Amino acid sequence: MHIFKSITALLGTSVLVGALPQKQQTPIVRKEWRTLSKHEKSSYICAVKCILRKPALTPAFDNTGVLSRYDDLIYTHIQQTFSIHYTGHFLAWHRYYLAIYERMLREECGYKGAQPYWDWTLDTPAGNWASSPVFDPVTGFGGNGEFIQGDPNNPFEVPGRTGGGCVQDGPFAGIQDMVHLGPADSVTYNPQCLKRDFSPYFAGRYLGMNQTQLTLAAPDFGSFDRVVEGGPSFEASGLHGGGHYGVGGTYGQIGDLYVSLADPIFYLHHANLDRVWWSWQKLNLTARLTDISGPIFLMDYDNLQGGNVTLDFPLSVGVSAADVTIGDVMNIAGCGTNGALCYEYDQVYTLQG
Ligand SMILES: *[C@@H]1O[C@H](CO)[C@@H](O)[C@H](O)[C@H]1NC(C)=O
Ligand SMILES: *[C@@H]1O[C@H](CO)[C@@H](O)[C@H](O)[C@H]1NC(C)=O
Ligand SMILES: *[C@@H]1O[C@H](CO)[C@@H](O)[C@H](O)[C@H]1NC(C)=O
Ligand SMILES: [Cu+2]
Repeated sequence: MHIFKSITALLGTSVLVGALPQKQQTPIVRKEWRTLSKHEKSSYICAVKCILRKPALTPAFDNTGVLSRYDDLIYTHIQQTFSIHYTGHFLAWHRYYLAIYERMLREECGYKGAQPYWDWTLDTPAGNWASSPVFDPVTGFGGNGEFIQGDPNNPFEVPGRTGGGCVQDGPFAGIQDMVHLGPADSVTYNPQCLKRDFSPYFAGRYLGMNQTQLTLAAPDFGSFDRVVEGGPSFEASGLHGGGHYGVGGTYGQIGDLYVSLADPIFYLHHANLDRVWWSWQKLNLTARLTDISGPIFLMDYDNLQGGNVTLDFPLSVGVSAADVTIGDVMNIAGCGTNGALCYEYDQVYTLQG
């Protein structure tokens, strides 16, 4: 096992876990968090707590902060941060990554359901944000962090932030070493509490049905992806930044591009982004099962450093699964015959008016 892992590390790919993420023939159905029963919610949270404790597969290094299976995923995200965001494979990579997390919860932690999503449009306008059922202390992921005074000279101060400290309630409160990695690209052991820094203003501005409709109206994948990801400034955000900064603000982990997945809510946010993409694909599925473009290199939208990604572009999620290609993840319900994925959404967004 040990030698195997070292070889895997040397090769930089994984041969440890099965080749394709799903073996089943019928898609599992992803549902909105608030439509799950109490029992389904608690079994999901229970599986998350299980994966937070399962020992890591990433080979240990000095002072490693990669302690759990959950950390294995954070680690590969940190390593690839500048190649999987603001690139053409941003959505495809995160789609695959999420399916692997879902598979880990099911196969390694006995979870029976599908990955839930969070339809944040239901929690806008801004005044509704903090009372989202997703933040419920008993049936959700807990709420905001304690308020911490910010720094008015910090250019990264998220407008409208209201927290910044450790989360005060819910299943992840009071755990001093909930997060082992970060901030940013640091991978040495650094025990931290889970922090949030809600910005209801930011969420209201970027997560409403109006922004969702603007996104769905994009005519081709290249422009769709750019509306989802937005630009690097807060003023140019899209749905992606809306969730990260709406929950994480300046000081919460989910607002940190590298370790954003340290907050388990990340996976519900990204499931909904994936659902927006699938909704958009379904508006013209024949054309959009193969429509992919966008830069290979970070922000290289003018193709000065390289070309666009294509369907054979490889996606790696580190030790947790085999590499696949973008083409393998274009169809979420491929179920082994037409790609690597096998799930559906109970509902998709439609284009209004
Ligand atoms: C959507 O509505 C919010 C809240 O009124 C507003 O701040 C935002 O600019 C709107 N976005 C679009 C794309 O119209
Ligand atoms: C890359 O894709 C964009 C659309 O996303 C397109 O406008 C551009 O021409 C493509 N560049 C190359 C080099 O094919
Ligand atoms: C789907 O996309 C194709 C290729 O861009 C286009 O020719 C066709 O008209 C579109 N169909 C619909 C229903 O929009
Ligand atoms: Cu990411």
